Amino acid sequence: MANGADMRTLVVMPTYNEKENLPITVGAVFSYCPDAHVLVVDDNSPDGTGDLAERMAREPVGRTARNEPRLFVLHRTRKNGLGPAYLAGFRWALDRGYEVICEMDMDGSHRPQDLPRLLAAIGGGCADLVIGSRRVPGGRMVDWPWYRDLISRCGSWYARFMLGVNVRDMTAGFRAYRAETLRRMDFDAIESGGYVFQIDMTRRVAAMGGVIREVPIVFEQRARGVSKMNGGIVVEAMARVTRWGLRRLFCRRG
Ligand SMILES: Nc1nc2c(ncn2[C@@H]2O[C@H](COP(=O)(O)OP(=O)(O)O)[C@@H](O)[C@H]2O)c(=O)[nH]1
Ligand SMILES: [Mg+2]
Repeated sequence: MANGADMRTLVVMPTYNEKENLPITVGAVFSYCPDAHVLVVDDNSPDGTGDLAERMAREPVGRTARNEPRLFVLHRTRKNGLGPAYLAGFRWALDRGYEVICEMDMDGSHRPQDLPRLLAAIGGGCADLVIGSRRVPGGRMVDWPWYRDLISRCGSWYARFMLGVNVRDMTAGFRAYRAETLRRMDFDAIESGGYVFQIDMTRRVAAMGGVIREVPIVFEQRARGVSKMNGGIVVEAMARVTRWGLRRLFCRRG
């Protein structure tokens, strides 16, 4: 199996009002992984993130050393949550034959310098999904308010308990999938809108018998812009995990 750097890799990055972070994060991704491609999936950000991404795609940063495009933009009409944005990005990637498809936030919380380790782990061929994890030895959160850490910890613990999936960081959004893993999924059946999408994807990979590996990452607080987290996202996560868990426990059809 090729190492991660040899495989055609797309990093899908959903954005909503991330204009200040976009040049810094995308520039850093390309400096650590020059052969990767990046797809920005923008939900018509009022701050003009989508337009800036288009301009960057035409500038040298958006081109390889051989002047081929490596930065792409998918425009969506309105803010519609993380799940639908990622699914649109996954479909785009599968249609174009990428072999490894990553998820990554644009706000700098996911450090670009950790991306090569995720790619090396997925390229090693022993995993169908690699998760950049805050909850395995060596992983941690830096400068996060205590209540966000608590929400994430409780969410992960509750999902693990209800769904019976042995992953420490179920809500993590820094990931690498083998394209085959995504190809085997029925995207039309995925209704998760907010951050519960990550839990949903994890349980689906586990249900397919996929191998999930966690590699430690440092998860930083965003430096610029504001979080899109809200109460509705937490409620959706609680409700869906509870429903999936009860179905698993009592109906045995997950
Ligand atoms: N396209 C799109 N991106 C989103 C949406 N909600 C959040 N994002 C992006 O998803 C990533 C994570 O969101 P963020 O606000 O940082 O969440 P937090 O880290 O949990 O506070 C960022 O790159 C956001 O711009 C959405 O509805 N649509
Ligand atoms: Mg964030």
